[in-house]
Amino acid sequence: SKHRAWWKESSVYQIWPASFKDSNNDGIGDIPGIISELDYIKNLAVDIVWLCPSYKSPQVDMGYDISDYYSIADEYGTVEDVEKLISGCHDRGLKLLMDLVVNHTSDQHEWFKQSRSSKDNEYRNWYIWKPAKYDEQGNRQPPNNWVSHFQGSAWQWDEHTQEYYLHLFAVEQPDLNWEHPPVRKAVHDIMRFWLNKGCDGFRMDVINFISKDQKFPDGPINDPRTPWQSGDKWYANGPRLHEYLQDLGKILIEYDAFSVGEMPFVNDENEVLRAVQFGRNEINMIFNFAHVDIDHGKFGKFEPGSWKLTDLKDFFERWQTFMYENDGWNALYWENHDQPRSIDRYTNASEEHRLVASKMLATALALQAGTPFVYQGQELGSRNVPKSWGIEEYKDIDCLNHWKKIPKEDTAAQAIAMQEYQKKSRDNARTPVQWSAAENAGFTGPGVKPWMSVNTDYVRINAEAEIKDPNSTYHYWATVLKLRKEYLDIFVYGNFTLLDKPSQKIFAYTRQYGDQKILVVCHWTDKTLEWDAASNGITSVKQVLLNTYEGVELASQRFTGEQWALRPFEAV
Ligand code: TEU
Ligand code: CA
Repeated sequence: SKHRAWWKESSVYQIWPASFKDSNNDGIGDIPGIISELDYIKNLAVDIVWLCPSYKSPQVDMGYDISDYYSIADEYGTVEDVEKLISGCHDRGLKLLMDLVVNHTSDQHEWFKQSRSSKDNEYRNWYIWKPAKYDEQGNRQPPNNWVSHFQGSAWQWDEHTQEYYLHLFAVEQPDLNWEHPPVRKAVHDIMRFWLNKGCDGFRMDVINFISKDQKFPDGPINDPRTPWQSGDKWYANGPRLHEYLQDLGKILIEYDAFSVGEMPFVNDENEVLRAVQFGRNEINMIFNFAHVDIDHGKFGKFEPGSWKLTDLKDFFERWQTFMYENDGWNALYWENHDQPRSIDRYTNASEEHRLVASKMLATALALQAGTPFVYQGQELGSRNVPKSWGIEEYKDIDCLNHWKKIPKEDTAAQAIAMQEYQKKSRDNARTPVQWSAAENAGFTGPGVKPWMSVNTDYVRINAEAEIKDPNSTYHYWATVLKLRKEYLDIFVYGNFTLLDKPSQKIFAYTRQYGDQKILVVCHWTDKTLEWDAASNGITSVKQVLLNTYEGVELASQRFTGEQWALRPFEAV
């Protein structure tokens, strides 16, 4: 990558406030709880903290349904607490990102209350209202066939004003009408408000959905079993997206702010580059989805799916290459609040191999070119929820709406769904952070019932134990992130070349800058393996910088000959 920038050199730690740390024993994580653990975050060697939505919200979708952008949810704290969090970060040389959720609001936002009150209210145009269509039998139908991301039609009928409104997510999350200039102005004002408070930038929720094709055409029929089809063709990266992003970009540049946009359904390289190419001044980087959708079924994520290591490698190779060649930039992530735990999604590691497998995943990801993101608990090698969990433990609207659609008598479908939830539900990432082996994993006080059950493995997997153990996943992440900075030219600005492309067991790549080259070899199986280094062009290794099993001195004696003996999930 040609251009240097502080946001390329940084790494990010993501916080899900409800489950991070509870300071006042009400069972819900809060901002004072985050402030009390800033040293824990700093010691992970990250540079930036991303705070998931903490604004006032009815919490239908865990804060992604905002009812007031200028105040903080009571359960999390106050605006003053956020100011303290910002200064606590800045005191430690950390930056703070906030979540900007502006494709939609809560239906409890004052704008929407006004908008739905009458057709001639001045806020009517702030949302997307359409008259009904009628089928041949004269039955009322939504304006088009778009499906909501949380099941069912994306249109909700409003009795009072006799029109439908669009909600790409929950019924309680009406989409804003970005065609209407006052909406855009309101978003700009929100950004400036938080930037003026010292916030250092934004993670932008589904930012590529904000411009919809104004003809609102039907989506192509992909799933013949239902009338509701994905309309992403008509609202993902829509006609005016870049105009809107240029406007946001002007504000971001003014404050030298960080920006990462969430962009589902975008696979076209040129379209991605229009958003992130250096000098276009839209956003710094995007979250793409191909690697996290890898285990989804044909008709959605809660259907069984399968994948091969080469699928993952192809994805990385493609994005690494086109970004490098075109002066774009990648956001690197395995996990976030919408995804299951990486160790359970990307490896078959048993508990015996949890430690090495989690370190291997850290190595594979964070030494690529891009800005690495670590999601709370990932630094501990956290796992998915227990297989024994029943449906009553799950809290996420995405999963529960899916469950409601399964007929009560279809026990076979229920059994499959339960298996898939344990593999892919967003709840896997949302259990409380495991701070210690004390009751409630130290997340909240003894005797308190946390808002969501703590994963039963906290006695083994917790921060207190990992901080004490220099061999832990936590310290390994810090080592990787420091190494990335130590060899900044190579790891941040160097090129990427995939080695041993056809292997289903090895993910190996080199990074090169000038005549300096670093090789990264990740062994993806739970067996031992002889890897033919020589036939992949590795004739000599000058120095071993990192190993998931032992100190680099011992390791350097092992990686010498033509064949390398790799242990389960070993990375070097
Ligand atoms: O997610 C957008 C998104 O498209 C998915 O990752 C979504 O979670 C998935 O389709 C559900 O199966 C963002 C946020 O990250 C997510 O937490 C919010 O629920 C969503 O937008 C709505 O704001
Ligand atoms: Ca609390």
